[in-house]
Amino acid sequence: MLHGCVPWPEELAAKYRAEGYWTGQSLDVLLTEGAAAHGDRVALVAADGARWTHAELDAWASRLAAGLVSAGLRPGERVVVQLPNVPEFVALFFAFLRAGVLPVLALPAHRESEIVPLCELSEAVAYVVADTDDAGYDYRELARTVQKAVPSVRQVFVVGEPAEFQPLPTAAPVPLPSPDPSDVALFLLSGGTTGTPKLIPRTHQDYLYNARASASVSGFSADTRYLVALPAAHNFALASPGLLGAMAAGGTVVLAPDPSADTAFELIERERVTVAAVVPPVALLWMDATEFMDEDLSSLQLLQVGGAKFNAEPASRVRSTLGCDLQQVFGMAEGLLNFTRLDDPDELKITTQGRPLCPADEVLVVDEEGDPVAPGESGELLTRGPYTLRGYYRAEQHNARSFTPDGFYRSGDVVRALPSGHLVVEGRIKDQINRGGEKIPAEELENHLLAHPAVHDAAVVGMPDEVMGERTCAFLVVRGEAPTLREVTAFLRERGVAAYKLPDRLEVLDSFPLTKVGKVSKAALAKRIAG
Ligand code: AMP
Ligand code: DBH
Repeated sequence: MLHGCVPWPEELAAKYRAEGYWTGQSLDVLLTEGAAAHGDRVALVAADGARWTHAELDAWASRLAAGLVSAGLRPGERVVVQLPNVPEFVALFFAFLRAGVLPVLALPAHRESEIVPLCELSEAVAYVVADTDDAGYDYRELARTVQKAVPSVRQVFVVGEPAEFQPLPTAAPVPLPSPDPSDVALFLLSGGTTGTPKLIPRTHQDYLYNARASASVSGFSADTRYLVALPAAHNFALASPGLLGAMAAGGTVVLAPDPSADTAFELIERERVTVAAVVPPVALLWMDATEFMDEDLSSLQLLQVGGAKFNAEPASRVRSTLGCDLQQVFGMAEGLLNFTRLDDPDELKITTQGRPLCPADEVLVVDEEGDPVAPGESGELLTRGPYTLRGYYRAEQHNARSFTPDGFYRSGDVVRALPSGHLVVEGRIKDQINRGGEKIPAEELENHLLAHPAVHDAAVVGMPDEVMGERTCAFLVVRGEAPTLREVTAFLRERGVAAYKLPDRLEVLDSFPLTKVGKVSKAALAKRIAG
């Protein structure tokens, strides 16, 4: 296994193989098997209506894989990929698998302060971007900054106008060796809690199980037409079941450039979309939009909602507004996925965040001492299983805190388990804000704020919000004159912080409330801002 990754202990690995969760195949079979079984069915539809069959996508991926090899990329090398929901993302994803090159999947919203540390940590040899986004942001400018800052980044590939960089490389397909299924296939990003990014290694066989089993539990079939409304690089839209699950089932993937009701409803109507996955604020937006938009959404059978808590009240309105079934998904890029089942009673679909995907998922709910709570009580969710990581990449110290000695991942989520095994997410103990599904590590934002000359101390907490679930409040203790929110956000943008991480509100205090041991009491600050 790649140096810097933590393998599963052999005893568990043998169990996961014996029980059939790990099949010894590489993730790429999702495309090769599809191409062999139903090559002429449509696999991929772009927003502009361009479409590729499974066979065409397979051929495209082979040409790109050969191109990557001829561009000098070697198996095991890492490449940071930051693309919007364009067809190139899908073809390139499989090309990386074939070439054995490991994509590190960044989100389009990330900026210098995220991408530079990612390239450093992964020692990326290349960086893939689009030319610009719809708002005119130029990723090539970001690429220039990244290349200057990180010498390991030898090459930049651009989808669109390459400027001084290279277009995506293609070449006549060449035979390539199959990867070891127990090896890392890709890296996902964690929402994180600390000041530095954390990379999640996902192996071929664990991610293959992840996509196939999710597809099965969500009822995906060859008739599934899945709308990618969230960023394709996010674990939810990628493999829970996401675009990989749709491909695994022989279905069709439809790419939406953004999750707005305008864009999504038009695509749902045009492509007769059957299933979409969204975060709660988008679900609220879509439900409201049905009142004044008149696209035909009758093809939509299932709306998956996850990434942040979807409250029971809006959850109970999905069927009456959008005319489809609701599936709650409580997942994490680290692994464990929970789904409400399609045949669950409405009560469970509306009031719970689902139950674990796999019979071999081990879930513990523990108190502050790490002891299991009484059944039905709430506590921290710990988990291990055949598709849950055993350690972040090159993060030994952090791993010692994030995992128990038995290899359980400490999720930082506070849950309550029902007798049926369904989990209700009740809160969080990790130092993170969940802003409508987008995760903001408090410490990271605090470090940026502390760099401001007028900031003496900073503490970032979530404040309740009807639509987003939470928004971000930055408490500051200042030197001299207090900066305004505008000044602070301009300062953070200048440092290359992604827009979703910018604080929504600023509160200046003379000093921070402290806990009994003298730490800043975020609980007291959160209470203060909740009013
Ligand atoms: P990440 O580690 O960045 O992949 O984010 C995963 C985290 O998102 C989980 O640990 C939860 O804190 C949160 N999350 C995901 N889905 C849900 C959900 N359905 N309800 C509540 N929180 C969720
Ligand atoms: O929030 C998440 O990270 C998430 C939510 C739903 C996720 O990774 C997933 C499903 O796979």
